[in-house]
Amino acid sequence: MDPSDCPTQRIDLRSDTVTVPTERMRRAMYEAEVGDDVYGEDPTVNRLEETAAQILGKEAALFLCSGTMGNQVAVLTHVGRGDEVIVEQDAHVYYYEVGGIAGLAGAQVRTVRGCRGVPLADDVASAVRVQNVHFPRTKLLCLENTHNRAGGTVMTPQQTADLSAVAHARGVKVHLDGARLFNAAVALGVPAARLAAPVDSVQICLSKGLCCPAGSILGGAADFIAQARRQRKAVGGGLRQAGFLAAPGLIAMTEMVDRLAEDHARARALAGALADLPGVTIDLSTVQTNIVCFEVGDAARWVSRLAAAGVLSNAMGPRTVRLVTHKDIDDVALERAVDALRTVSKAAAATTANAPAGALER
Ligand code: TLP
Repeated sequence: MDPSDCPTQRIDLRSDTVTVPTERMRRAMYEAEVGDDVYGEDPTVNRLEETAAQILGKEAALFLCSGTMGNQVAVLTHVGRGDEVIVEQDAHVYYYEVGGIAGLAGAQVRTVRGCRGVPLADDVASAVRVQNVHFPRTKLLCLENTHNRAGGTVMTPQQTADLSAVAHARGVKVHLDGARLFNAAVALGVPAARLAAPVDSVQICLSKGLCCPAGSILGGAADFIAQARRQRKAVGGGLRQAGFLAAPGLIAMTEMVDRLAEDHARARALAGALADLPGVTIDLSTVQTNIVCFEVGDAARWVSRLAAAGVLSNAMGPRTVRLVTHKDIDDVALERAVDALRTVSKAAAATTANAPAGALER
């Protein structure tokens, strides 16, 4: 889809989940060799899982329907009922996964604050419970790279290693939500395996910036993945001829990673334009990958005005708007998005100027 083909085409910056598969992916789906994956007989899924394990530097990997399923199956495999999971307070696994840690695993969450999505090692250390008959057992620390709600910020290999070391020294396992791990890898110029090396399990999404129509990967030790395969079945994620999805997934991991740098450059351009607009506050240092978060007076109103101007966005809070660049946003679409942002900024400034005192304080 090229938004420049049609002047009225909407520019969809809500998420990189809206990307559609490439021609090569569509052909690979058509031609995929398939079998029943619940019997372990889908050759394309087997190839995807072997390739993913290699790329992530883990013994084994498992193909799942979605990032949410990958994270929740990881939690289900690591923890038991009544155990405690430490998460950064805005982590996707806690914030956006329908209470799955409680509802599916029967575990409870202990949150720690993060700086750009990265918790402090000392805070993690103090959040781990000591042995006491009153306390739950701390079983898992969940990290996120890149961090969605922090604005697509990256966690370095050193930060990942330090936090994992704190957890491991206390007998706590570490799961990494790497829905956008390849964005972090490209931004930092390091292999994804290096970012995943310190953790016990890692989830990556194939269906975001990498354009696969669906699917995620969970990587870890062979015995962990064997247990996770059982949990995937329990939540209804045992698919049959899943090779039709694994085929584009292979292309996603092997051919679509390097181009993420283009999305990052466009996100920086978008952020630079936003920084000049009245009524917009943006911390440019958070724009490290393909997500741009900025503050305005009324996020919901900005989102609806942007939509009226042909640009789709998401409100992440009462004052925060999120834009996400991806493969289907080219330079022409970017320019149109910037024009729309300028228009909305002017309209918002006019509204604020005319509003009676206190009208925006709801
Ligand atoms: N994030 C989506 C929404 O759920 C908010 C988005 O548009 O960004 N981990 C992270 C860090 C994610 O950002 C997401 C999706 C997931 C997990 C879940 O992936 P899916 O949507 O495949 O279940």
